[in-house]
Amino acid sequence: MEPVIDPSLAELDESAITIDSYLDEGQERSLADDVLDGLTKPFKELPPKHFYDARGAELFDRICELPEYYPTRTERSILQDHAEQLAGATGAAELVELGSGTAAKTRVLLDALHGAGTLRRYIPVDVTEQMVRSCAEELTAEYPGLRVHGVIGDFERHLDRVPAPEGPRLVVFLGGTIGNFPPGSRRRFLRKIARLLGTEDHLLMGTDLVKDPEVLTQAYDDAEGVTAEFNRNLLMVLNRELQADFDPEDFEHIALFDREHEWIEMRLRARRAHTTTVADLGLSVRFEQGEEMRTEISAKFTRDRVRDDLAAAGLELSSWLTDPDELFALSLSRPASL
Ligand code: AVJ
Repeated sequence: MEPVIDPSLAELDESAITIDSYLDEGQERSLADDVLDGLTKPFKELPPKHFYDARGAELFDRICELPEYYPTRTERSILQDHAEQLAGATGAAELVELGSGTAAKTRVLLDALHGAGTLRRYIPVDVTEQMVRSCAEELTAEYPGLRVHGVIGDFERHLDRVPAPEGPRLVVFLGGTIGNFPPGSRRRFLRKIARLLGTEDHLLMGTDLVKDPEVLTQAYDDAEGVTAEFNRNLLMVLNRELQADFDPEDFEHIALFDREHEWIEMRLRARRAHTTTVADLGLSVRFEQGEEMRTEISAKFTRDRVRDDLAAAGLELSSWLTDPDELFALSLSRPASL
């Protein structure tokens, strides 16, 4: 008799979890390059992507619970209110998440897609391998039949590693992280995301909205000082990873709303004139008293701004979901019909 391979059994044999890692020396180089560039500019700046070491991730989780920091809970409530609608509108068989973290908010969507019976695969893209692994284990146990294909990498550099689509796809980019990109690279990044999408696929993106500057600045300068600690922790990352000798206490946390650009800026302001060395880079850096170094921009959006940025990436807004106070928005978009 011919050996018969039942394809459905072959399916079962496959492990539900696949993890591909693209982190290499390249990752450390990216920190070194960013720091070398950023600290030698006439106006010093460090990119926000390096905030999230273990301590930074923990501080960020605490920020998300702060009374002043409304984005996380507001986005979650918008998701809860519209998850079924989103599941219906996308019919997604796979969910690709950029910067998945603990996937806490994503569960709302996974629930809805699982409930609608369309969900087959979850593809988290994140730099933190441990988080992706434990989340993959939990999710495959929670949703029978779900496969998780984790991509460990930097979503700015490794989007082309996202596996080929197997069905209608929903890419999600939550939290308002798109706001970390200045306008030009924001559109460039959206164009890269658009390349992950076929004609029947969708992007769901979270954006914080323009509002009373007082509300905005408090969200980035909380009374408890958690955000200040989060900001200064960046210096600890440089101390550890690049043998720098920053004293975080030499810097004051600043959060301000730039009304012209409509973005929040976080900065670290030197309390005294001093020189720091970054041994791994053979670099010594002078700070004047009061000198400010930019560590993050967090752009705030209007519906028109989101629509125009999406359009520049060849995407067309199909729904705009917001909370009753219009603090935060989720936009669902798809490749524009030609
Ligand atoms: C994770 C980038 C969306 O910009 O609000 C929170 C990061 N920085 N508090 C944001 C952050 C200070 C956050 N994002």
